[in-house]
Amino acid sequence: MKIVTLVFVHDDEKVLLGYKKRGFGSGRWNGFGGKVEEGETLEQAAMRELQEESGLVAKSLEYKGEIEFTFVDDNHLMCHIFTTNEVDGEPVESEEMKPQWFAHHEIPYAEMWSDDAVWLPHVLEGKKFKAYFAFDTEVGNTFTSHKIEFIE
Ligand code: 8OG
Repeated sequence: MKIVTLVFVHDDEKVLLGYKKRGFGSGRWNGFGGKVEEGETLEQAAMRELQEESGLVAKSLEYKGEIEFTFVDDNHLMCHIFTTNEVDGEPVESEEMKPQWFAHHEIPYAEMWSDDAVWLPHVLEGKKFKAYFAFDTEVGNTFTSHKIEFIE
């Protein structure tokens, strides 16, 4: 199973998303993240990917939960979600991502992975969760089944 991270930089009003220009999930807005490399903790991987893709250095990270994704070809992905509102630097476009701030009420869910509308609003309100989403194609737009459980 592949282990990946995802970081959302946000405050009460806005959230930073990146438009993925290439690779898995390209053509969609998302948080910043990617594969955890051997020898890295989840936090180290999350910080590294945030910096590589957005130019921002997180001064702290809050763990928000995990999502297990399954795809029709038996591919499994475990995604660990973090948030932060403490970053150094200004967002810069990278080869992979074009960063842009969005007001919470203007988050472009129609141009994001379909599961994000289920959990991201709660994450931005500070909730922790565990979820499972099944997709019937590798790059499917719509999930076919899911479970979500909020913690606390
Ligand atoms: O290293 P790579 O760019 O392939 O990592 C994939 C990134 O995409 C990783 O940060 C996790 C993220 N991702 C999925 N599926 C989903 C999803 O359904 N929603 C969101 N928001 N992100 C996802 O792989």
